[in-house]
Amino acid sequence: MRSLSRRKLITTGLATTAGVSGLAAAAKIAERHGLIPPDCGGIYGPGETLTYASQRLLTRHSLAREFQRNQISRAPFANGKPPVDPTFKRFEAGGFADWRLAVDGLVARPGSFSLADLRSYPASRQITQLTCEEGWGFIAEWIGVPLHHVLKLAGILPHANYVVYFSAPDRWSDSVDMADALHPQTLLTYGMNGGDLPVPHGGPLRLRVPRQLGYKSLKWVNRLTVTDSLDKFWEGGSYSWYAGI
Ligand SMILES: Nc1nc2c(c(=O)[nH]1)N[C@H]1C(S)=C(S)[C@@H](COP(=O)(O)O)O[C@H]1N2
Ligand SMILES: [Mo]
Repeated sequence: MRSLSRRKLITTGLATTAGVSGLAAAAKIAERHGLIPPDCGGIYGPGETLTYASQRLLTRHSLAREFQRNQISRAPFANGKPPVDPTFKRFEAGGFADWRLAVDGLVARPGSFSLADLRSYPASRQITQLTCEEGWGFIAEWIGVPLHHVLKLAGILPHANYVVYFSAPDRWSDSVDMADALHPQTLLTYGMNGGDLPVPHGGPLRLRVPRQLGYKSLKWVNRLTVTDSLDKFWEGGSYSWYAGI
């Protein structure tokens, strides 16, 4: 109750301040409560901060919508081209038997997991929609292990604030805060619609973040880094860091 009314107070404060005296003032309130996204600078910074701070206060525990089996899209669209990276091609030729997910940074037990390791943990499935920022999307069943399960095995240290995740094959990376990293619907997926996750959709391993836009669901994930700051990891760019839907 106490934390709820505190949350309500901060959120109301943020919204009122944003309305009355501008986004920059609201951003100051957010800062006092540690609710600052890494893209808080620049012209869009105060807006990004207001979005992130209010979403975090209001929807930290909310669930992404789940669908019925008969709503699964018949012909899901795979965006872009599968990796041409020679190392990836070698893993693929070997049925990804040698694929590993490395976990490092602020964890008590850095190490790595094979796909067989990940498949041996309790599986979670969800029928959710992947929505691209360009407007298209599809509904699929995703099968995998909750990210929180793997993070707990690695032993996240108390000062962890973010999980950065990397795709070596196409040199992409992104990050989420601990609210999304530990969220029950955030999955390291190895299966889709009953089969193995197809390579064009991110196989053998994809981080599914169903509470955010499609670009946060990184394909071909092979490394996680737990960190207290994104200073060394967030390069900016045209996308918002927080893409809650
Ligand atoms: N590694 C990697 N992950 C990625 C991308 C990418 O180019 N590389 N594109 C993102 C974008 S913009 C979207 S909308 C979705 C598309 O998922 P799909 O290919 O399964 O349709 O993947 C996201 N994950
Ligand atoms: Mo996208």
